[in-house]
Amino acid sequence: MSRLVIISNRVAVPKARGAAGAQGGLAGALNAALRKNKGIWFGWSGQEIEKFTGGINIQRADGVTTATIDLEHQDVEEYYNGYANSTLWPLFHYRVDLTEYEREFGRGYERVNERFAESVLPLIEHDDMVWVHDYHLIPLGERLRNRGIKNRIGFFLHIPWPPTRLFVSLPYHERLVRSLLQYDLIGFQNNEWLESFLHYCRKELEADVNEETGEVTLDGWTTIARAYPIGIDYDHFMEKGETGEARQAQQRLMSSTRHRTAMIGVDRLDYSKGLPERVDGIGRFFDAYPERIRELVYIQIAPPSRGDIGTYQQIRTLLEQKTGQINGARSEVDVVPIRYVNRGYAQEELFGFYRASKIGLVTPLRDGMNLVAKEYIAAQDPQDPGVLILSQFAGAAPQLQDALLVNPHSPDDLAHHIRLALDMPLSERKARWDKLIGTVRDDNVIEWTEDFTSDLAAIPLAED
Ligand code: ADQ
Repeated sequence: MSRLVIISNRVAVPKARGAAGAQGGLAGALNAALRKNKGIWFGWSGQEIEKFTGGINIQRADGVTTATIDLEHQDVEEYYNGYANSTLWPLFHYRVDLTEYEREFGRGYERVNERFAESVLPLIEHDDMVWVHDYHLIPLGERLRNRGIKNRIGFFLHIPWPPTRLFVSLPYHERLVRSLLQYDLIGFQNNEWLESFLHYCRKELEADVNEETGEVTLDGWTTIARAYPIGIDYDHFMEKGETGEARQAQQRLMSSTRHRTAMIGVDRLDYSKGLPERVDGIGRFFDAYPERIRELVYIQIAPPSRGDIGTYQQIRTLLEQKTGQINGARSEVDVVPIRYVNRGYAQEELFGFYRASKIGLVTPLRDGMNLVAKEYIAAQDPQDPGVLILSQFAGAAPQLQDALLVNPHSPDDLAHHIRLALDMPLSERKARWDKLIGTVRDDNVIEWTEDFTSDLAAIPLAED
């Protein structure tokens, strides 16, 4: 069996996470992929260095071998805070209004992709399969090919692919996609993002696109684009749920909410997650049903993310204001409607919190997939499951049609669905959950890894 070389912006083995446990969806998924396959995980250490040396730090922890490089401050500013998170992230989440198009961001992005290619090259062996992850590293495959790599190289995009009319606002968009087409296999989270990508290839590049097979041929080179919806590490997560920590966390939340229904949101503090809009919906619910203030408590767990970027500082301030307004206007001496927590928790604790909450609120304005929705379902008590309220714009929505699907932009729609969830009889909660859990259990991250890597392995090697 060939080795798997996974390359992503950051490398985050479980140990490196520490007690706070605040890591995004990608890190958890890749840990699971590497536990299953022999190989290495390469990326940025998260450390800054005065002058880039190309020095690689190799470590083994928790069954996973990692190789990391340090980057210069300017690299981090231009590539990570700049092009990746101030240009591509907002644009790919349909936020043209927040997208910054700075020339030096693009240069930094190219430079760091070059640094990744140069550094990882000596680690790649003849038979390895290379799997590159996410928007930070779109040009990396091309950079490796330029260095003569003949291995199979796949790419997975964890975030949405925007509609063509939005995507063309990116300067040099064609160059970016041409480099993406250098991979052998390109994975998207769902058919909507896949179709947007194929539409772009057809309309803007005039590539030959086979909608059935996902083959895209341009200048004599064919790549395959397909949808691979990511899932959670189901078995691993359920084991966490068996622990004393999970039960304690559940008890803690239940005893502190007692006669009230706990409704939970767990999100990185990111404008794509629709947090201020969600709080508006909760405010609308209390406006419409003021007598129910003693029935419902909302718990928002939102660890800060990308705090060096202005748009992230603004969203945090806005969320604090809105939460403060509702709590100020609606609290009684013994009742506070919203608990807002800015920290990360271990997975065991999150499991317990999800299970103690009879409503899960997952309302991104746009999201590649959203693993919190799937974790919430997995953590429910089969005899008394909670209700998932899910944004119709989450990448997970097509798979989770038995959730209560909402328009996250509409406070009225949110308020209406909160009421439905609160009043939903046990029989309906069970019927919905029974359907949802099948998808979450079966379409898990191990299946996802196997689907992607076996499709990649089946692609014939490029001719010399
Ligand atoms: P994210 O934007 O990070 O991921 P998501 O898929 O919801 O979003 O994953 C978040 C992960 O972080 C979950 O596993 C969650 O448990 C964890 N997490 C969140 N808050 C936490 C906290 N306070 N403490 C501890 N853990 C916390 C990106 C894309 C998504 C896509 C994933 C995977 O934006 O659309 O689903 O990658 O492909």
